Order: sequence, then structure tokens, then C-alpha cells
Amino acid sequence: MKSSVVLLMVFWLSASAVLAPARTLTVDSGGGAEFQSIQAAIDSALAGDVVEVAAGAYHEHIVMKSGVDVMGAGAERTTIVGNAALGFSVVQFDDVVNAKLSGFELTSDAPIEGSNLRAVTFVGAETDQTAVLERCILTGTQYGIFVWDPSTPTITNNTLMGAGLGEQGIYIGNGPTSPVIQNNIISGYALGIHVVAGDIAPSPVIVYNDVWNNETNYERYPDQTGLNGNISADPLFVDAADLHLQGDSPAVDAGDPDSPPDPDGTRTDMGAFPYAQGAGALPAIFLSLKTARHTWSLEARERRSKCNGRFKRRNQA
Ligand SMILES: [Ca+2]
Repeated sequence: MKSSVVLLMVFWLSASAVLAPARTLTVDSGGGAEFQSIQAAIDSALAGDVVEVAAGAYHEHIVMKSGVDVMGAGAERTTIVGNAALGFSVVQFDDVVNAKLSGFELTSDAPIEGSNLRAVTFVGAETDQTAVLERCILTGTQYGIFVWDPSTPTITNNTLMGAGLGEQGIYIGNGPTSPVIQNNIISGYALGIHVVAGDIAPSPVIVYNDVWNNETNYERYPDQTGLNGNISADPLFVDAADLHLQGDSPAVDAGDPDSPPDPDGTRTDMGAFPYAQGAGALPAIFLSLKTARHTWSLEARERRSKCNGRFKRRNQA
């Protein structure tokens, strides 16, 4: 009798291990969640689990795990603040598959120049297109994304802002490296996309990006402007500190038409933040003032329960 009960217990335990449902592990640096650090949640996660990170600043470096998505509350709300003292990359995908990092700002609290710090590194033969970086803002690090031999990740709908201090937006190392680089805005670096053709040339898929205002947009690679949906034009951010798009941005509705549509139902925009169009969405022109030389207009829109606007000046025809 006793042995049959033990046998039943063993069967039940192994069955529940196999059938364990995917969990959502919550992280909040301010407390009130299961974990206070993102890495602690990742370390506890099993394949299929999702780590959900509340708004706030997280001073740590992240090592991703296969099968575990890590979701921020949006790139304007959840920030991972790296520092070269913590290692060479704020986020690392190393032999990682089926894992997505989405909805974060990735930055640093250390001086950019000389830090040698990367925001994201992909490496490892296992790292394929199911290793995904999406809807993130990368700024304040000397290098944006390193794709090392061998790895073939997907980099989609991110905004990389070098702000004139960054060295490289995306570095694609010696092959075999064939990242998919899609729907991103890459601006303000010495080199926008740098492809290093070593003994095995990389074969990146570069489609529907705005690579603009880097000292060199494409280094050691043919200029992709005008090819495969890629453009090179001022994305018209709201301002240097707010990387949302304005309504007349050339990045609006300019992403890959085969990508999932934006929340407003329109074709996907380039960059991390889609611009909301439609009846309920501003901009609305509140004020228009004509002088002898110029027309001034105040355009405003609702965002995060606030109405933000800016003046625009147009020369008289
Ligand atoms: Ca759109």
C-alpha cells in the first residue's frame, strides 16, 4: 500500500514537471513584485516563462536565456542602466534562441567615450532569428549592437540614437552572421551600420530602416538608401530627448508592410514608437500665426495623458 502511494506521488510529481504551465515572473525595482532585479527573474525562469518588468530604472546587466521573453513596460518607462564596470554589454544574447527583449531603453550612466560599452551583444552558433530585439531605445553607450560571428538574430523596430557621441550603431562581424535588421532608426553615430567582411562575408538582411545623419551611414557595405525600403531622412523626432515621431515624419507608415500593423491599424512605422493616427489622435493645429515672412503653427498631441506640442515655422511662399 505504502509503495503504491509513493509510486503515485512520483508519477504525479513528474507529470506536473512536464505539464508545468508557463509562468509570468514580475520584476519591480521599487518592490511589490516577485523580484527586484531582472537577472534574478531570468535566472529563476524556465523556457516558456515570461519576465515582466515594471516601469523604473534597473542598474544591472542582463544575460538572456533561451525560451524566456523579457518585456519592459515600454521604452519610455523601463530603463536598463548599464555601466562598463559591470561588463562589456548591457544585454547579452549568447547561444540564445526563442527569446525576445522588448520595450526597454538601454543606456549607461558612465561617460560614453572610452567606455567601450555595448548596449546589446548577440553571439553564439545557437543564436538564430528567434533571438529578437524589438521596440527598444538604445542611447548613451559607445556602441549600439554587436552581432558577432556566429549569430543571426532579428533586430526590429528599435531606435538607436548615438547623439554624435556613439561609435557604431550596429556592428556586424565576420561571417557567418546574417542578422535581420528591419524597421529601425539609426542616427548620430560615427558609423551607422558597419559590416566587417572577413574570411566569410556576413550576409545581413537590411530592410525598411532609416539610417540617417551618421558620419558614415554604411561602412564597408553598399549604401542601402533607396533599396529594400531603406531611407535616409530626418525622422523628425519630437525633440532630442523625446524619440517619438511627429506626424509628418518620413518614418511613419514606412516600415515593412509585411510586419504586424501598428496599434492604430496602420502600416508599421520605423523605430521604437509608432505614431498614433486616426480620429482620436492629435496632432491638431491649435494656432496659426502669419507674419510677413513666416507662418507659425502650434501642433499638439496627446501622449501619456499630457498634451505636448511644439511650434513650427514655415517660410511664406
Ligand atoms: Ca503606422
